[in-house]
This record gives sequence, C-alpha cells and structure tokens, in this order.
Amino acid sequence: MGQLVNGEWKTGQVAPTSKDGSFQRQDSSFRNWVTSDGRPGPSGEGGFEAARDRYHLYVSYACPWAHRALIFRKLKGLEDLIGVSVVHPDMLDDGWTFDLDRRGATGDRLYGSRFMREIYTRAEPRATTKVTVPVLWDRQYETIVSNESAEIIRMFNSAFDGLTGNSDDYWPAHLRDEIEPVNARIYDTVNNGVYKAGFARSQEAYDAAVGPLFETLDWIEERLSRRRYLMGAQVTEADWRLFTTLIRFDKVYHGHFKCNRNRIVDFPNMWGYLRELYQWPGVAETVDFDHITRHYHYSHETVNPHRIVPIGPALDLTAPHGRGALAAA
Ligand SMILES: N[C@@H](CCC(=O)N[C@@H](CS)C(=O)NCC(=O)O)C(=O)O
Repeated sequence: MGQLVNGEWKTGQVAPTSKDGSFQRQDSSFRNWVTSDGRPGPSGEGGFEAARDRYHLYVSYACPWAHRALIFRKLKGLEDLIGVSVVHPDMLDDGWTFDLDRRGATGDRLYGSRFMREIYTRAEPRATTKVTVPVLWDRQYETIVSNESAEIIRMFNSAFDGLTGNSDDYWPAHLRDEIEPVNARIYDTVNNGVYKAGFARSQEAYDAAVGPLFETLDWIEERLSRRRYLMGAQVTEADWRLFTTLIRFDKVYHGHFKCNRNRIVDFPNMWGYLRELYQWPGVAETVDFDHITRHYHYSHETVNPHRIVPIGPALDLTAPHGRGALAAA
C-alpha cells in the first residue's frame, strides 16, 4: 500500500486514520466529465465527448466503488464502446498491479503496464495522489477523465445514450431530490461505514461506525418491506450504489470488518432485494467472489496479519427472490 508523491511511489500505512483512530477517506483527484457533446460537466475541463472506443475503464472486481462503474457499463450497454482492464485482487506494497496469476485479472489492455500507478503517472508525471480504482481513461488525450465512481456512473447513465440508443435512466429528474439524501446516508454509514468499522484503530471509532451502520440497515429493511426498491417502483442509482456493499457484506464485511450484529441473510426484505438485484440481467457477471474474498483478506495485513482467506459463507443468490409480489408503491 502506498501513494504517489510528486510522481514517486511511497509506501505507507494501509488506511489513513486520524488521531482518534477513525478512518479518513480522501477525495478523488480527477474530476472531469464525459458529456454527449464535449461540453464541461459539473466539474473539471471540457473536451471529453462521448465516443466509441475512446474511453477505457480500469477496475478491480474486489472494489465496491469500481463495481458500481462495471454495473453501469453493463446496464447501459456500454461494453462494446468502453473497454475494461481488471487489476489483480492483491493490493500490497505496490498498490494495484496488473499481475496475471488470477483468473479474471486481464492485465493493462492499453499499455501493458505492471502497476496501476503507471496509469496515474502517464496522465500526470508528477502526480501526488492515491492510486485508486475505478479510473475512466481517455485514450485520445491520454489522461484520466475521472477517478470518482459516483460521477462515472452518472456519465454512463446518460452521456453515451445517443451512441447506444439505451435511454434507461437510473437518475431520473423527478427523483433526484429524493435520491440525494438517501445516497448521502447510505454512503456515510453503509458504503463507507463498513470501512470505518473495519479500519478503526480504537474502540470508540469502531463503535461510532458500527452503530450507525446497523441503524441504517434497519431503516433500509423497513423501507424495503413497503417498497420494491429504495425509491419505490423504479430501480435507481441508489439501489446499485447499495448493492455493491450488500453483495460483499456476508462474505467480507461481517467477519473481516467486524460488522457482525447481523448478516444480510438475517434481514428478509433486504436479502430478497439483494437476490433480485443480483439476478438482474447482466449483473451477476460483474460479481467475482473470488476476487472479492481474496482481496480484502489477503491485502489488509493490519486487519488480518496471517492473510488467511476464509472458506465461506455459501450464499444462494439464485434462489427465487419473491420481490415481484410486493406492492410497487
Ligand atoms: N472515491 C473513490 C474511492 C475509490 C477507492 O477508494 N477505491 C479503493 C479500492 S476499494 C482503492 O483503489 N484504494 C487504493 C488505495 O486507497 O490506495 C470512488 O468512489 O471512486
């Protein structure tokens, strides 16, 4: 584990923590937007016009943030337009690598790099940044468009519609005001909450994370007893953002990150909902439990010093989900 400082790789601690032992996630450093006509998006520079074969996605199958981007690439029919490279699941002193000795790891399909950090220094030779996935890469300008998954999925949601003819909308205008606070709560207490619990270096920091995590899961469980999806009858980005944490929960976060008040299988509504989303056309192909289980247990030496990768639990995600019977309101 490390990061780039003026283009040089420096190894350091696994996860940034503050004085009180709480985990601090750093903001992403490349924040441009692909748009249908190349006009600038809400942040960064313009000039990134949607086009076939111009953009490339670097992901890890292990990473919940990268997983969002992979799901949107699938749902929006972007696979023929945007290529993908998958890093090796082990993230050790060299950060993400393009080693090939694991099924599913593809290597760097554009440049044949050894390390993910080379993609960052190719964009900015003197970069000072963490080297995270996902990265949306522009082959034309040879630079990083964005390394912020929340924004990459919004680009994928609409920027390429004119090229794909796929106008499925997971961020519909009439629900945006309602989606925002749900995203914010789930991001803070669930998506990032599991990391805050798992990387806590004090009892207080752990308690401060794990309490709100399960309060939010209780709140979601109740909501899903009345609504098929978080926003009601329609699947939105809020569901896909939640999905990537739920799908990792029982396999990884429950044990490795000590998020063990309950498992997802203990929440009947959320468990059915998780199975429905997993069974959504194309989505199961984006889930690689081998990379997920291996990455966390093998890479986080401070959490699991002997790097022993556990056996289970077995989950039957293909069992009928029964969610169709729920009133859609
Ligand atoms: N805000 C980023 C976070 C991405 C992120 O933290 N990815 C992790 C993997 S799950 C990573 O690449 N970590 C490498 C590191 O922290 O050095 C996003 O949502 O895109």
